[in-house]
Amino acid sequence: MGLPGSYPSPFVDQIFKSPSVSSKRERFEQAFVVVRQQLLDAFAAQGVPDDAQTWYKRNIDYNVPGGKLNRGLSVVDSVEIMKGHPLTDGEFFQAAVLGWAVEFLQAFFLVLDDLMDHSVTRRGQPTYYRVPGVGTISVNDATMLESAIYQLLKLHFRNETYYVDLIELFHDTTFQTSTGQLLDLITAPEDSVDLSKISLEKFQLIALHKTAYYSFYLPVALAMHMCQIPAAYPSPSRAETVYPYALARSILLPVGEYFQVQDDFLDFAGSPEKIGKVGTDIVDNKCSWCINMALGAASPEQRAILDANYGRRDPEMEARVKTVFEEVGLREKYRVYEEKVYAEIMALIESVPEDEGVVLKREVFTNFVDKIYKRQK
Ligand code: DMA
Ligand code: MG
Ligand code: MG
Ligand code: MG
Repeated sequence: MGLPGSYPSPFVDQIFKSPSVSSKRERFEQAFVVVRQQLLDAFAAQGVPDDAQTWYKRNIDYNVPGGKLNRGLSVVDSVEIMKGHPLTDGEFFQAAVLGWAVEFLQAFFLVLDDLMDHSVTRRGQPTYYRVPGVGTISVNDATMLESAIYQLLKLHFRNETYYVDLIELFHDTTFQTSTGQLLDLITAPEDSVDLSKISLEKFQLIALHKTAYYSFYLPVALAMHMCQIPAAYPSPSRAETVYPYALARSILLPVGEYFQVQDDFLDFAGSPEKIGKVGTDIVDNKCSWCINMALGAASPEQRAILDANYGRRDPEMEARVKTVFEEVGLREKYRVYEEKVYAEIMALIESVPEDEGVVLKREVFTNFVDKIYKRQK
């Protein structure tokens, strides 16, 4: 593949010295232009015909860049916080490559998720499988997005001591997420609705696997590897060993569960204009936070309505379920939940020892949580 992986490269200088590119988000988006071109050049170099190149380019452009970029930007933010100084252009670009690799992973999962969830819109546009001529080719397109992760890692990190750690982390995270998708799907069979199978424990297990690892632990762990934080080291102030990755997980996995509660609540209560997607959890028979809360608060009459109408592909039945959600006060329950979980997470973050020369600063976590607290999309 095209460019050398040593930094700073002339290409990076050319991108970042442009006076029009100033904010972190803009610089991050400029890095996308570079990595996208590298992927397209490598594809062309395989000798594939123009129509395949056009298809691959549309796949990337349709599915990768249009999201909130919370996950990708968090890699850059975390590297900057842990290094403790403004990043050089080379450092910024390398962190941005990892950030975009997370965004490619997300795109890979979303393309498949929308097909499996029968979702109609995503990021304010038709879901990719619904684009005329795409259909089930989207399954193959998803695998190409996944492969792009490893092409980018090879191109930009092949010579780093932590190259294998990055690859292993992406592989492990992919398996955890796929496990979550499996749990999510088999807990929600399309042809047999049985609300007695739904529980908060199941919701938590699904959320942990399908969302928390890839959305929260992965970006921070990538940044930690780039900052060469070891797996374990002796605490300078206590007679114990510090395991910084486990410490990061102990905070970020609960944040991921909180994020999935938000996602489930917005699936019910969010406006499609704001969240860019039309909710499908009710008709899909999903073990969402909302149905768990409603089941816990429903009267026998409301329970009967849920039993008769949940998980059916019918707008009127979906509306009846939503009415019960309103009647049991789901909005207020969510408001109370969000205040409580935010306070709990802040307390967890404050328990991180900061007196040990640990590079894992609390700000890595608060920065990430601030990105999602009270989010509307
Ligand atoms: C999506 O869960 C999880 C992954 C791994 C993409 P979801 O179906 O609730 O997401 P969305 O609401 O965005 O379709
Ligand atoms: Mg979905
Ligand atoms: Mg899903
Ligand atoms: Mg959802």
